[in-house]
Amino acid sequence: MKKILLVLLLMSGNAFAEEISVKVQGMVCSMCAQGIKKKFSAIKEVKTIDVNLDQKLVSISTEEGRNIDDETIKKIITEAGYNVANIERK
Ligand SMILES: [Cu+2]
Repeated sequence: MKKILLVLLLMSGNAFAEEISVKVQGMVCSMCAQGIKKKFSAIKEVKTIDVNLDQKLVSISTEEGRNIDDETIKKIITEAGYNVANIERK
């Protein structure tokens, strides 16, 4: 019985890390990119953060078993002065 519960827990997705791609509008220079990078680095759920300025793409991978919801991502980016165009999760 315990084994079944464990399998169900693992399959629920919460136990895994997430890969989140965020398309950001208004990000134009490396200072913007650095600023966003810094904001996300400060969050404990974030394992790695990468900003691609050419593609205006912020790639976040979370710690195992951790997640960041869309609202939090939008809040961070909006407060930094940019707009979220799209959020994709893998
Ligand atoms: Cu800038």
